[in-house]
Amino acid sequence: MNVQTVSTQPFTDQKPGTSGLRKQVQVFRKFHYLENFVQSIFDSLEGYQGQTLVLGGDGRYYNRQAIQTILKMAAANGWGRVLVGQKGILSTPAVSCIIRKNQAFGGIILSASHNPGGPEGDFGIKYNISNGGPAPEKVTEAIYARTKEIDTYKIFEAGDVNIDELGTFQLSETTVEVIDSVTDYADLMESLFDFDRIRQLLTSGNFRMCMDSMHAVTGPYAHAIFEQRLGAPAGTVMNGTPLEDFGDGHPDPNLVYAHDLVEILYGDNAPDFGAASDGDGDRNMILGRKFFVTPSDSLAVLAANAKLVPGYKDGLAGVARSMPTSAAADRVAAQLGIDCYETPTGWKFFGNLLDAGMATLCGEESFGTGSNHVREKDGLWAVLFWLNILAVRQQSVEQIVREHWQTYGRNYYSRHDYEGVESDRANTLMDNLRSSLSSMKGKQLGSYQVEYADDFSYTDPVDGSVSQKQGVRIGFTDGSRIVFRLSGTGTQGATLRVYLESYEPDVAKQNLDPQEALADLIVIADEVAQIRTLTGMDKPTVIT
Ligand code: G16
Repeated sequence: MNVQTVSTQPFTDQKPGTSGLRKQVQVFRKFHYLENFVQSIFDSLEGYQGQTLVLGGDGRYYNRQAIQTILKMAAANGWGRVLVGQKGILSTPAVSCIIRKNQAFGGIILSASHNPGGPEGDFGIKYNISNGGPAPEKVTEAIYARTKEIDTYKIFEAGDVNIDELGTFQLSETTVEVIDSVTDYADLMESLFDFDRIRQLLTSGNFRMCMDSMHAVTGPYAHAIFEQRLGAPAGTVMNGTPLEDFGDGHPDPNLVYAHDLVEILYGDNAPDFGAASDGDGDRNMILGRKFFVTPSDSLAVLAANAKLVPGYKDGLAGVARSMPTSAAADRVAAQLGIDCYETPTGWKFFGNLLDAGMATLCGEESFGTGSNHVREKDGLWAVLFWLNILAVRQQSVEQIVREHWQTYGRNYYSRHDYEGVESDRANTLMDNLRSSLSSMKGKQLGSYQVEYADDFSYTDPVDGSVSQKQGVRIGFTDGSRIVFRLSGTGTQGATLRVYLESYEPDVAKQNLDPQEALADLIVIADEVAQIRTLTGMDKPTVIT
């Protein structure tokens, strides 16, 4: 056997963030950097020898090289079988689906999600466990601990595997199967949604949709599902070829970065429905004609209409949302008589609730929605869910959302991001906020009175694990909220996120621009946290 044991030295910066290890490509290309992290993953697992690993990525720069390295390391470390997506392509939800379908031990996903790619962009690696979901904190902590003491890694010496053609190869004792990236995932979607009805809608001549894959991983999936299986006209999917640099774009499906799609949906002769997904296919943005659906509202609308969709016709066990996500879904859950769970930011926190059958739908303000069909958020799943609802209700996106607000009230919502803040300044801002919390209760801030102020702490109801310091919340007596936290997914400096929310039950007052409706809270947020002074920025870099 040509297994090499290579001496190495630890890196000090391999702590996984909100979703795996994300760094600039130039960091990942440092000698042994990738290998150290992969070996640390393997070293922190028990009992994987002879088992199956799923491997793929979003097609960004460095994906192909990293896959070859990981295949050879998997062989040297005794994995039984590796299922790798053709051309190295697998979306994050597809990896989750394939792990579950094949009862794999785990999976490695190569992606920095919505972060830009290319030689000057970002790269990332995350490990998913046997339920198909992101590794929970106890696993990522063990991986991190191992990165700090690693001194060797193992790699099998062999030529590269041809990952462009479907087929089976042998690397030492390990079988490498190059699998079709799309079929298993598309079959799962077909089992959940009413494809006949969606096909009627898409081929009726009265309905047009536009899907922006942003030159990222969902292109092949979207072509296969919308244009081939569902009969939508060719051209329905735009930017559908995955590119290593995402066509120089920023594959983050929001109003700022998905501007091509936004222009189409807000232009003359706009289609009825628009959607976009991110780098690795787990995020989604939903648009109607000249109408944007906030991710928080999207979760609430899906929950309220779930019984219209075959896969969810028997109802929901519960819903879950991340803490900064608006409380729109809570109102639906209350009406349905089911529980709504509030978790820290990070899809990994939904895993236990889904496994225990306590939640069926989950969502986050960060353009993530999903269900118990896999253990990741799922962009195209959300698009299909909306299409299924539109096909049944025969109303526009805007009509559906406005009726929703009439029934449940409207949660005005916005997130203000301050990107590239110097880390020390961002930490000072958060520390100052934390130290002011104890004196805040009862205070009058503008026309709002503080009902509670805390640093969110979560106790997992399934395994009792506790996650602290998950974001500073200031809640007001009328149900409005401001939340402050630092992003766990950036790669340069710090990103401060400020989440703003207010509740409006009066239909006559539900037509404001959210920035207008939230104007007073925006001023209060700046006063309380001294954002402008401490960040040195006079406005957010991104508003969603
Ligand atoms: C990841 C996580 C999400 C999280 C998002 C933003 O998404 O999986 O759960 O909401 O990051 O996190 P942060 O606010 O810490 O930047 P993705 O799509 O980047 O994997």
